[in-house]
This record gives sequence, structure tokens and C-alpha cells, in this order.
Amino acid sequence: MKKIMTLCIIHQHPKVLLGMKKRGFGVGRWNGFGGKVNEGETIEQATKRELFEEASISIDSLKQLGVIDFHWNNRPDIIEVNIFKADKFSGIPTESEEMKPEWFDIKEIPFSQMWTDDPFWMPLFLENKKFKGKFVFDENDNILEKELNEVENI
Ligand code: 8OG
Repeated sequence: MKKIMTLCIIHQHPKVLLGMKKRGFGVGRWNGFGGKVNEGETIEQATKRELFEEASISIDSLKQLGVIDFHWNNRPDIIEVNIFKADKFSGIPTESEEMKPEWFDIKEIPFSQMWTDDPFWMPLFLENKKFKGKFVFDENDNILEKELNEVENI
């Protein structure tokens, strides 16, 4: 089964807003904000909802830059992560039960404490390039296969 997920990173050059995931899937890693798309919601609505739930900030406009399918060699499910950028927001990034927000200079993105695929697509993201990809992980989240292509349209 394919799970549709969202991921949103606020990029106010030269900084990005990430959050330390405090519980659940991806715990202990810095990431953008996001989660599952609920029934009856568009992907964009889910992205805005998750950003508000996890960091108490609201966005009006957002731009989808990427979509990546994640597979594991020991699991049947596939995760489709829709990756968005926003540059303006209202509210003050605030720690929630799930995430602790923090700004990082783009030269100091903490890749060693992030998902192992992030260093591959983050440079495209930072340059506002659109991309599609597929990563296959083993049970320890090491990359077994990767495909990543810049595209004209998502
Ligand atoms: O609702 P939950 O906290 O489980 O959502 C997981 C979040 O993690 C969601 O925003 C999507 C995101 N995510 C993955 N896989 C990967 C990945 O490989 N890299 C990054 N950066 N984010 C990921 O589910």
C-alpha cells in the first residue's frame, strides 16, 4: 500500500527551518514538518495543517518541488513524500510534542542527523529545482538503490 505524506521546509535564504523529531517515525532526526494526508484533504491542506500542528506556524503559499517514493527491502509499504517549500509564514515557530524547531544556515544543515536520502535532494531543493525520485532502503535505512531526476513539472 502507498502512503501519501507531506514534507515542508521553510527556506528564508540563507536559512532553513527544520525540526527535531521527538517521537514516532524518524525520531531523533532533523527534518522538515509534515505527515500523513488525511481522507478528504488535499496534499496542500495536509501540508499546512501539519506545519501548524507541529510548529504553530501558518503559510499561505507553498510550492511543490519534489516527490520521492521510499521503499524498504523488508516491508511491503511504499511511502510517497511530497516535498514543499514556503518562504513566508505567520506565527512564531514553537516546540510541539512532536517537533523542536530550529533555524539552520544552509552551510550547516545537520545531514549526519537526518534521513540518509536528504543530502541527495537538498541541493536541488535549495536551488528551487523540481525533482522526482525513488529510494530503496534496507532495514537499517541504508540506501540500497536510488533514482533522482530533475524534472520540469511535478
Ligand atoms: O506523520 P509522521 O511523523 O510519521 O511523518 C513522517 C515525516 O517524515 C513526513 O513529513 C514525511 C517524512 N519523511 C519520510 N521519509 C523521509 C525521508 O526519507 N526523508 C525526509 N527528509 N523525510 C521523510 O517519511
